[in-house]
Amino acid sequence: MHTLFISDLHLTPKRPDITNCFISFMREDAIKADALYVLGDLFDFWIGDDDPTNFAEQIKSEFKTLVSKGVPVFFSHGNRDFLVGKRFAKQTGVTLLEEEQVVDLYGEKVVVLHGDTLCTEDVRYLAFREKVHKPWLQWVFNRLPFFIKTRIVRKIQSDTSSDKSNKSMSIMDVTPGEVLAVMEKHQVNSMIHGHTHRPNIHKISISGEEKTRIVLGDWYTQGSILVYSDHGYELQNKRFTS
Ligand code: LP5
Ligand code: MN
Repeated sequence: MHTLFISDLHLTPKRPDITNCFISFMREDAIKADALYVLGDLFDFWIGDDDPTNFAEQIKSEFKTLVSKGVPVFFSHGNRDFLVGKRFAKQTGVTLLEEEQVVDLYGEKVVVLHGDTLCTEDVRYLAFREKVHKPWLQWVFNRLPFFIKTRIVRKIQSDTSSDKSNKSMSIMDVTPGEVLAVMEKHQVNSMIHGHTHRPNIHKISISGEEKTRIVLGDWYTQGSILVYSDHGYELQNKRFTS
């Protein structure tokens, strides 16, 4: 009995090594799990559910096959795939989660989220996020032709990445007070998130209680998987084969 968590794969046709590792993971590992949670940034960037490429089809078909074989898949949006929408969910069978979602893992209530919203000192990012999350702006954007959207995204990516290069590592990590506030809001003692690319299991002792924050790793040089079972949890790596 175990559930798997992954995030921050940043899948792109430019990185077949990551894609191959993901496909092996889906066929060899995820198929044996009770459920799979993808906590955002599955894609390097998801421009829209109208993506016509073979690459998008290939990834969607892996999810569709897994779900059709009886493994439920849950998806939280990341800052790179916040435009994954209802059409993607319908085509794959994946269930889209709330921004902060409480899940029951073998009797333990755990809040799961991408993690970008925990970085409250990154005020320029949060201001940017608020803009691109405006429903009316997404409504308009989603109706543009795919090639126009691609151009807009490339331009904004270049503007944001030059801004990011001026930020300190500490600004881009979670704010401890925000972590506790989110756990408190949902009345849980455990949290699982990605985004920071700093895989770890943090134990926090506060007012005589122990809280746990599990951070998932990225897939830049290997697969990174959290195996959460009825008798414990472990962060594991999966080697790239090519
Ligand atoms: O993922 P990572 O670690 O590289 O960086 C993130 C934050 N960066 C981003 C940038 C996005 O991935 C780029 C997205 C392009 C989106 C196009 C959308 C098309 C319009 C859609 C309309 C519905 O997420 C980075 C964080 C970092 O995580 C760590 O937490 O710091 O944040 C930034 O670098 C953001 C900059 O600080 C913001 C700079 C603003 C530049 C002006 C852009 C114009 C805004 C136009 C809005 C429509
Ligand atoms: Mn992210």
